[in-house]
Amino acid sequence: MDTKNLGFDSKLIHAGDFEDAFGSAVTPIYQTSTFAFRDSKHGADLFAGREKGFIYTRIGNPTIDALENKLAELENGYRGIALASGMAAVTTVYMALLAQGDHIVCTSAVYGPSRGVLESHFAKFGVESSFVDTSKLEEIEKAIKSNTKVLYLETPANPTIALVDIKKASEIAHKHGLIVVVDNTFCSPYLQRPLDLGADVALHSLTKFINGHADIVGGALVAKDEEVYNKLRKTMVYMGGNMDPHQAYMVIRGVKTMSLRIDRAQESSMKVAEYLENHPKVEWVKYPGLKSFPQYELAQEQMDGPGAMISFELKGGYEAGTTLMDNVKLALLAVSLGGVETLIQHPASMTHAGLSKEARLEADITDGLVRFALGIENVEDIIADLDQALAKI
Ligand code: LCS
Repeated sequence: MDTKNLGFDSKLIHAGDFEDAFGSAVTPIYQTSTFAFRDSKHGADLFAGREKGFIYTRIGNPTIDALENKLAELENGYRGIALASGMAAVTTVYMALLAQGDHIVCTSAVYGPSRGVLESHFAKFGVESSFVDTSKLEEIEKAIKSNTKVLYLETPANPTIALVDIKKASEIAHKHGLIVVVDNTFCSPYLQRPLDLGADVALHSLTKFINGHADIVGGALVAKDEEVYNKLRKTMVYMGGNMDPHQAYMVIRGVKTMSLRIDRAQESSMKVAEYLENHPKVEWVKYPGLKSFPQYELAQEQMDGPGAMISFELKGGYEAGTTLMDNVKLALLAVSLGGVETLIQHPASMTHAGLSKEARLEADITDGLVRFALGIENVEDIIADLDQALAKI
């Protein structure tokens, strides 16, 4: 079916579907590593690209292809690539778009390993990186050098929820001939479509809202044009960061309910953010749906909804953070986000405990900062849980 002109929810269900021999209602799992050719001409035509089809699952597979086509339609891109994890997507971008002597400008509060792999591994190969507060456009312009090739943005950023103006940042980057990559994990294409705003590549940890059930790890890239797509695809195939067919099947199943899940989690997030904002033990709350959010106008402009991630600062610092963690009962004390279960974590004692206090504070990761990832339980239960745990501080 041609799904190009359907609405977003219809695309979630039908985009990327193909008809199989038995009329299967859902995309089947082609759990095979390789595909037999009819004869030598067929094999030769597939390798030469004269005929469409499948050769070997690292290069392509019908189940994975269906997911890639669905994601490309949801992001309004040219084509998609599914990968083993979000980090496989991140490293494929760096490997494909940077060479020795090149420089990349990144959001400073980017997901830890997306920064770490540049500093620890790509630096070894002579790739330079700068991490700046990309929510300030002048910082982007200042950081660009003659050897800069990529602007890598994460918006909203993890865990500070700082936003970047994708449209304006892309204009600056394109003036200097850079490729713009946006990690769209915190929004999903339901709430933000970076390619429509001027970016060249949208990146996802599928582990989060897109799969939505905390039962697989996966990643994806969607490129706006053929040239960038070909570079990314070739790198994925060579480096071996491919997704597995079963993983693809799980994501295809999970993504179908994405808008329903996000609608519910978002509605609850607004209520929880308002509850927290009025709580005496909470210093501040960062949630793009609150009028007090420093970039409220930008959130309204660039996002179709405020999402389901809240950051807040407890008045009692580090100890208040660990006390809250030890007393929540409904919220799972866990990293990750975007699943149907509500998760809570304390970056200073958990995800960012490995950083020095100075490095943490430089990235706005304060001692009392709590990251709250809303699930789809009854909001009254989520608030009651927070209420009893906050009372213990
Ligand atoms: N990008 C963002 C914004 C992320 O939050 C994560 C994982 C990744 C990329 C990497 O994706 P993965 O390889 O895990 O699929 N974020 C995590 C988090 O906040 N807690 O645990 C993982």
